[in-house]
Parts: sequence; structure tokens; C-alpha cells
Amino acid sequence: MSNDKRILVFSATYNEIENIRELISGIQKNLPNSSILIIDDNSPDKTQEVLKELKKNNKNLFLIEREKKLGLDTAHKAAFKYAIENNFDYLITMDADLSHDPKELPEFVKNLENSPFVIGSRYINGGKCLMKGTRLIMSKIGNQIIKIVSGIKSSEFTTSFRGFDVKNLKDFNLNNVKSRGYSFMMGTLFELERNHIKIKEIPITFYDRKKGVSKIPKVEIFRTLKNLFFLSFNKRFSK
Ligand SMILES: Nc1nc2c(ncn2[C@@H]2O[C@H](COP(=O)(O)OP(=O)(O)OP(=O)(O)O)[C@@H](O)[C@H]2O)c(=O)[nH]1
Ligand SMILES: [Mg+2]
Repeated sequence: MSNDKRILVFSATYNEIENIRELISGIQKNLPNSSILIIDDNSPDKTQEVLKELKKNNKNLFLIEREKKLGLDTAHKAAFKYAIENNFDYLITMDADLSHDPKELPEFVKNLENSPFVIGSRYINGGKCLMKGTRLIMSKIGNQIIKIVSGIKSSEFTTSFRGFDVKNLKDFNLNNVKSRGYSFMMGTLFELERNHIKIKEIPITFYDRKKGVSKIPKVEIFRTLKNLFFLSFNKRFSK
């Protein structure tokens, strides 16, 4: 693995006090030379206080505190901007609830050496989704529907475990993705496709959250469907 790249690992947090220490130590263990950025939206459980304490002994841990819950999409956009402005080469994003395993971070780095965009995929060979019951079925079918309707060559659209070779993405900018909330993850792939950037899938294992509660409202599923048809329509007619 090349050590000359400046790597930023990003996670958004909202009430992740039970997971944050393990996340930070996992990232540091698996990518010791990386920097870490956390954007916290004034978590009522005081996740940010734990981060401030950890920062004292970690010069490569950075924290942006926003005053209220402003959503996952704006957090990811802010991280992309931060990576550009602070001259990072690679940006790798992941959830803070330990659904994404920091052990897989080196695979992202390895793949970013040849691909400008890498997505951790549960639905290609070697990938696993350890969700249960209806959640698993919804996720599987959802990603399959997006694949068919969009015509984009990827089996995964909705995970945030992704890597960007920030300096080699040509005109692509995450801040141009218009879809909000959950659909933002899917919208990113439409924007990549629009810029003719190859989507590289690597297998990941997705673990169901063990601690804390999910923050994504279920209504997001319907918003994603609506946006899927809107984006696919646009894609066809802008050709
Ligand atoms: N800063 C910030 N972080 C958020 C916000 N909403 C969610 N997050 C974080 O984004 C990540 C994903 O949110 P989750 O609630 O785990 O959503 P999910 O993974 O789709 O849902 P589960 O599978 O049920 O966990 C977690 O690290 C959350 O703490 C938000 O509005 N602001
Ligand atoms: Mg989660």
C-alpha cells in the first residue's frame, strides 16, 4: 500500500456515543497514517464531548460541530469540501454505527490507486449484508430496482462506505448532487455516471447496528423511489 497519499476518513455522527470510541480506534488501527474528520450535529447524547476528549491525544482527529441536525447529505458534502480545501488525496466515508468495518479501509485505499471512485458493495460476489428480515429484503430489492431503472452498472447504491480519489475526479463534485437525505447516496452514482466516471465496486460485509438507534426516517424509502424515477428520466433525456 502506498504511504504517500494523504487520506481523510470521514463519518457523520448523531447520537453515536456508544460507538464512537470503537470507530475512532478502529480507523487508527487499520489506517494509522490517515486523518479523521467527524461532523457532529449537536448530538443530544453528547457524542461531541467524547470526541473533544479523544482529540486531546490525537492530532489527526478533526471535529466539525454543527448547531443542529442538518442531515447526512449536507454532512457528506461538507466533508468533500473539507478534503479538497485541506489538500487530501483520498476521502473515504463510512457510517459511525460500526455497520462498516474499519478493517476494510485498506482495501479502499488499494483500489483508489487505480479507480477514482470506489463503493463498498454488499451485493456483488464476496459481499455480505447481515441485516435481518424485512430490512434485508427491502435493501436487496431496493438496490435491484435502482439498478434496473437507472441502467447504472452497480449492484450497490445506498451505502455510504465509499472512497473518492479527490484529485482525479475531473469535474465531479459531491456538492453538485441535488438529491437529499437517503437519496443522496443514490444521487451520487447518477452524478458520477453523468461525468463518465467508472464506479468500482468492492465487496464489503455490512453489520446491523448493535448499539444506538437508527436516525433515518422510513419515509425516505418513498422519497428515494420518487427521486429514482426523476433522475432516470433526466438521464435519458439529457443524452
Ligand atoms: N451529523 C449527522 N449525522 C447523521 C445524521 N443522520 C444520521 N447521521 C449519522 O449517519 C450515519 C448513518 O445513520 P444511521 O442512523 O445509522 O442510518 P442507517 O445506517 O441507514 O440506519 P440503520 O441501518 O438502522 O443504522 C450514522 O453514523 C449516524 O450517526 C444527521 O442528520 N447529521
Ligand atoms: Mg446505520
